[in-house]
Amino acid sequence: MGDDGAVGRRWHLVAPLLVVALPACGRTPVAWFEAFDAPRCGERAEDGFAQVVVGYEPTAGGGAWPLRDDVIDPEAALGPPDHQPTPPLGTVSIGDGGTLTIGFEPCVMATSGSPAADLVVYEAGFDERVVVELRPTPATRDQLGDRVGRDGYVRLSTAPDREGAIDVDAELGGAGLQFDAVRIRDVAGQGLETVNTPGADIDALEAMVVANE
Ligand SMILES: [Ca+2]
Ligand SMILES: [Ca+2]
Repeated sequence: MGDDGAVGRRWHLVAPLLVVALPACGRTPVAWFEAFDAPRCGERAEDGFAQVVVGYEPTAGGGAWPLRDDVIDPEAALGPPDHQPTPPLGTVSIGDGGTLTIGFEPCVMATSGSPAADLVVYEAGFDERVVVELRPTPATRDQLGDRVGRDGYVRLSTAPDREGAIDVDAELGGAGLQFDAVRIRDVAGQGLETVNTPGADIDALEAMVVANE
């Protein structure tokens, strides 16, 4: 009880100093309050699904690329799964050996530190093998050291299971690792040969835990 009074007195001393100090820091009060207005990641169910396209390179592996106009929009992999068997399919075909990179901006995915899945890749149609690469935030990059490739991504040796789920921390260790983007790379030369939609057909990507960076 007595401590509360002390905190209150201290706050009265500090508050006028903040009013003077904030403009001096070069941040306007508006910017300061906007920081408090930032989205609180993980509050809404849709926060866990990829929100932005970082890259789409269906020809990255030099193999066949999609010929259908309606399966080459990488935004089809954003948001919750919405695949349906007739057009619009709601999926993007990533090409034989091709890549799709999507992110969670403004949120980041975080590992749970438990044996639960951390990431789910929603693939439609016939199962095709993919390799998953994660882009760590600066703090996590320092933590992972040599595991991070020259391109800034960590390549997982764990493949998604039959449900598309990956337990990321089972491979990388530690809870609270943070990643802001995921690259899905089709394994070239496998899977059913589908002339119009080569490579994995990605519907959505879900992080089970998202956080503010
Ligand atoms: Ca986990
Ligand atoms: Ca979709």
